[in-house]
Amino acid sequence: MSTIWQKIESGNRLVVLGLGISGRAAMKFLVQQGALVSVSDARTFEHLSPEDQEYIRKHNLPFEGGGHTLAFCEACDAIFVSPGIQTDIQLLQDLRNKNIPILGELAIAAPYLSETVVAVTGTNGKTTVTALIGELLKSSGKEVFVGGNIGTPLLEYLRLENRVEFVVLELSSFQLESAGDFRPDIGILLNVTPDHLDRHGSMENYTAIKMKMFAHQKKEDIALLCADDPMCMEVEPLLTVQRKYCYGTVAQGCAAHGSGKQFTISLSGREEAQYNLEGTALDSHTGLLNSEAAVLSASFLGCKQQDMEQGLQKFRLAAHRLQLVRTRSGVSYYNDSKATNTGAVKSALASFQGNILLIAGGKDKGEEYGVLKAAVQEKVKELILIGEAADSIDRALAACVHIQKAASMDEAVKIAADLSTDGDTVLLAPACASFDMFDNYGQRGDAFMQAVLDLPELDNGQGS
Ligand code: UMA
Repeated sequence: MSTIWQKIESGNRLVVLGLGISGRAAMKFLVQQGALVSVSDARTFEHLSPEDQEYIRKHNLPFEGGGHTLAFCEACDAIFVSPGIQTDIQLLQDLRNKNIPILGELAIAAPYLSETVVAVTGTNGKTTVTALIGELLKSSGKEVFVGGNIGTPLLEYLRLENRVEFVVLELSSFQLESAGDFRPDIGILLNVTPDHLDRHGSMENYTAIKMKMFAHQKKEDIALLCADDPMCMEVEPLLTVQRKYCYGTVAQGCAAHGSGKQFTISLSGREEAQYNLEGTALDSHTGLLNSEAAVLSASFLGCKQQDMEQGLQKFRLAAHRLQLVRTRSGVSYYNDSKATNTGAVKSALASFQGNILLIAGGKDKGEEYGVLKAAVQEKVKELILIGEAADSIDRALAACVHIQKAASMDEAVKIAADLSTDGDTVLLAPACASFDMFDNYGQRGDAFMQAVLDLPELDNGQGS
């Protein structure tokens, strides 16, 4: 899918496939560049937002609704493809056969990026590390845009008149699949564990797509990889062009290493610097690795220790990531709705001693849930399943834990509340996408939190 693409020239004809958050940003960016833009979306015109309808009318853009046809899409010089659209659908194969470039957001943006770009990918932890690097740069007085797969799309930023010195991007495998010549100054691979296999087919393919982040790096660019992640270490020897650095819990071969709450940055030719995460939102095993990755990157970008320490103190985790919702009668309720794959669930379970009532399930992404057996057996006393994947998870884990099924989030929370006793933890960590029951993981987390907050106070007055 890699395609060489230069800047848009006035009069270039581009079709925008999918008018979601990325498609909307692409449509406006391309119009601003003087391209002749057409839009094709699975929804009919009437189902678009009023703002999108008005924009399309105002700019007189040809629109195809209710699906995509070759006849509409082939009349162009290139196609912008939204990240959520499978890249192997027949339409895209047909367009490829006609030598029409298929470009994702990164491919279109690449020739316009003159900023220093830091890109963060991996199965889990992307949002935290991206936001943390942003915070460290801001605490160091630098102007920074933070976006990508979180928040503002890159092409929306590129429409602005006032650009900044640093761009920090969270990148998903969906975005990297059609990244063209995109080349970050610093690329960070946090980990690769099974996810999105329904789309990418195999771990080999999923990993190869993640590696596209490094594909166009030059010798002056930097690649950061986590030494504690087996897949990162498997692919590390493939990176031969750029400067490579590792971080993790072992000192040997790592430019950032530590354990517990503390880590050290040791770069040749520079003084060693020690950091302590005590009292920060990053005081956990995952937080340690994420902090190492972020501080190492920010060190390369000229940030000073004192400023970064302030950034670490100020940093707050985004919502739906191991978020304490309430303590009721000695039972703690945690929302980790963003744990949408088994790797994230393992991390979440590792954060507690045991006695967990785990609420899991949702839309299956083709994962093998059996990999959770050991962790579930050790930490989970009751597994409550929701959504389409309930039966698959039940089959994989029935031998190691007692399981109940619930028809809704409210019911799942009620079951967990009824079964829990003083000292237990009720944890939402679904291991699945949310789209069978909710619009997104945020809405699922909100539903969990509302159900938890709606639980009545108990007579013993311990509810809060
Ligand atoms: N559509 C079609 N044809 C199709 C399928 C969809 O026209 O065959 C249309 C839909 O009608 C809709 C639009 O495409 O209008 C949706 O596009 P999209 O699914 O690509 O999503 P966007 O709204 O553009 O949001 C995307 C990311 N979504 C996905 O990758 C699925 C958002 O990540 C991201 O925040 C946003 O771009 C801005 O960059 C979300 C996500 O779940 C949070 N990402 C996955 C993850 O984090 O695991 C990858």
